[in-house]
Amino acid sequence: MSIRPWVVLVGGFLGAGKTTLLLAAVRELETRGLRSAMILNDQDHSLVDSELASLHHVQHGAVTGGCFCCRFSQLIEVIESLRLHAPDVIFAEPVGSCTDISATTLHPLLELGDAYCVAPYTVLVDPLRAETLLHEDADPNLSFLFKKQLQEADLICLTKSDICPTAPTIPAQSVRQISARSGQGVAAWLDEVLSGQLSSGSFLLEIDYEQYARAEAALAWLNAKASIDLRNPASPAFVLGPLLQSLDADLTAARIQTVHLKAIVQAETGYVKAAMLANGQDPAVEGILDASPARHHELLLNRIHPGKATLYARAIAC
Ligand SMILES: Nc1nc2c(ncn2[C@@H]2O[C@H](COP(=O)(O)OP(=O)(O)O)[C@@H](O)[C@H]2O)c(=O)[nH]1
Ligand SMILES: [Mg+2]
Repeated sequence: MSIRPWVVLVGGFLGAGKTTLLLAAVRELETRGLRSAMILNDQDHSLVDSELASLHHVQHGAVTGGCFCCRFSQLIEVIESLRLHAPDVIFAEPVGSCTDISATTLHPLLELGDAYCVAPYTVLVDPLRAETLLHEDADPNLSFLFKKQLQEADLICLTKSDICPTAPTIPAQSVRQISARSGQGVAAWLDEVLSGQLSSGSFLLEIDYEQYARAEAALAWLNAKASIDLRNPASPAFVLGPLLQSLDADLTAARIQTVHLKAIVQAETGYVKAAMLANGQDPAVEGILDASPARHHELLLNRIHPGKATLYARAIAC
């Protein structure tokens, strides 16, 4: 492995499985004796993804307040600060609504010359999301972002093959299927992106920046934190489960669509993380589900929906 770290950008729509894959990739590289780090990205602070990286003991940094494209110098600062830990591979996850990464991030990294080995740009696709967003009735803003992400990928991976074994038709030359949960395809994907055989940044988008700005502005973000003190101790799962259930019911009643909702509840006895990609969906849960009851809990919640943030604030207050 080169002393220059690999920088591996992994994009894809909200909830595609980027963070989950990167955590699995870090574990896989560890078994090969390689050190990794992760860079997360969001419009705001208090990221569930960063907290998850901490809980998995992964060296990480974050670019906040905007995408990698408009925070490129911050991205370089974070890469350089992570290099103090001498990682062989630095994974970077752009925010799920971001596109034009190839031109605005990958190419500028390549132009830095010898500093880094820049891997091909992988875009992850959740098969169920693809079905919805490639449908003719799809929300035009979400569909625009999703299709642009596909167009600029050097490599597309359909995720969650453990629960979605049949692949939808994706307009791309070659598509792999992986599952970070079962491990299917993860090692092969790493071999491919770290082989140096594939070219990086081959597809530059033609993109109408006004339309892109409109599509991104049509999404509202909420990053919330809360401390919860219970009269009767309960496990983190017993705190988060009912909370998500009533939040989902309130939002659905207010006709507010969930695009991605993720939350972590931590207590001294353990943590639980849950995520939903649509209203009424059973949350995907991970962590220590049978942690002992505790009185004090810390909640971190990130949520994205189409529309104005004020609408959301009204629903959560109900
Ligand atoms: N069944 C299954 N679920 C997955 C897999 N990868 C991710 N997920 C779930 O998909 C949701 C979104 O994953 P996340 O990694 O946060 O997506 P991101 O927004 O692209 O970073 C979470 O609930 C994950 O647990 C997978 O391989 N199989
Ligand atoms: Mg993520």
